[in-house]
Amino acid sequence: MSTLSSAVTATFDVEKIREDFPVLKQTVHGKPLVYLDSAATAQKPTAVVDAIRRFHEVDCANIHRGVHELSQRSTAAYEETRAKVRRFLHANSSDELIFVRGTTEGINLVTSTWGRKNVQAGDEIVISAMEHHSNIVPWQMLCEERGATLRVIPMNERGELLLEEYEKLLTPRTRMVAVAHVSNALGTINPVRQMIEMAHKAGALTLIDGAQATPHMKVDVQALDADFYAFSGHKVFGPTGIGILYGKRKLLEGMPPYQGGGDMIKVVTFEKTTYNDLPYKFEAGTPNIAGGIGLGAALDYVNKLGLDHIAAWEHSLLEYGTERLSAIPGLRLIGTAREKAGVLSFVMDGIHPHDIGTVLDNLGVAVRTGHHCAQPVMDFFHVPATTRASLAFYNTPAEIDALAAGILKVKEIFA
Ligand code: 7TS
Repeated sequence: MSTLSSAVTATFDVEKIREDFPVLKQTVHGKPLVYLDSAATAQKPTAVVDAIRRFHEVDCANIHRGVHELSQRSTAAYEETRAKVRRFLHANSSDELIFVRGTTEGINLVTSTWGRKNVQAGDEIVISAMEHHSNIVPWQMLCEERGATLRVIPMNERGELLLEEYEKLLTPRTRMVAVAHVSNALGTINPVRQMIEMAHKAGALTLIDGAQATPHMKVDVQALDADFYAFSGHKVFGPTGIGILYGKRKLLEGMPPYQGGGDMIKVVTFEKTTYNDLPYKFEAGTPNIAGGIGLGAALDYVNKLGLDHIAAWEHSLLEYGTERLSAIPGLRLIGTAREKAGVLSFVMDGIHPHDIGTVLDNLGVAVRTGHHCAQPVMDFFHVPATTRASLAFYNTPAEIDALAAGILKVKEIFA
């Protein structure tokens, strides 16, 4: 059994960090909880819970409308998050950041506004073979409505996209390339910077699904030159129901509004309505104020740990987990890309993933089993489902050991 490199453990006091996550200190079915499902949703540190509680206990008011003290405070706290997200993604301006419900809504906002305005019959949209359903279905719906065609970048058996094939898919008909930064089912880190450059050369725009990247690595939308970038608050240790769509100002300005209602307007008469400036043009109605404030606290927390330190710790955990799981006879890892983050997906000879998940749950080990909202990935690997252990910075080598021991137990039961 190997241990994590001392250079990594020296800079990362995981036991101290775990103190910030009371939820991790519980037993499940009489066993200490081993939470390995952070790709589905990450746990929230006390700082996030406290920020949401403080909003409700002290500052609760609607935003952008009250002159009274509480409304001023809640507006300031909510807008402060936008400024924090600007720094987190290194966006040029806070005006380029739209609050949405999550990655799914961010992508749907782009397909229903930019897409409806710009995609015509005969146009093509390029996605990849490893997309989450939320980066497939909205594009399919758009293509169906507009008479456009969806093209798919294939991948190899390791779960890496074939860039030569991607190159061939880019034509003057390509309007948009929409790909995941990191795959939720495989953990593959895609070379999005290079892919964006290739798309731009072909005259296409790009949308990057950052749901699984933002919890694990530094993202710089300007260095990537991404046209759109979406992520979910709940996967970066913030609350559910809040997320961000980044878009380049020029593109957002040219797009029609998403939903109509309060806050997204300047002047309304029955004859004509003029829309608000960015980013409010896309934010109709009372938003998830508490969620926005919680997201700000989550980003503060992640920044305090440092994404470089987080990435180094998780990389060591992933290497250790890969080594432990690969040593188990009859276990096949699904997703063995050279560049990976946070995910150990696997199948076992003759044992259904749901049975694996149930036995592991009885041992206190929480993993996800199923198709992970990426059914085409399962089809590609000819499996109905996988068992997926997904990591966050609060996980430990001992938890990987508990997972490996649990899998051996599964083998014993189903032998
Ligand atoms: N894109 C990717 C790559 C994802 O992993 C997910 C959620 C989404 C988009 C959608 O995010 P949402 O916050 O809008 O729902 N992925 C998962 C998962 O892997 N298990 O549960 C949800």
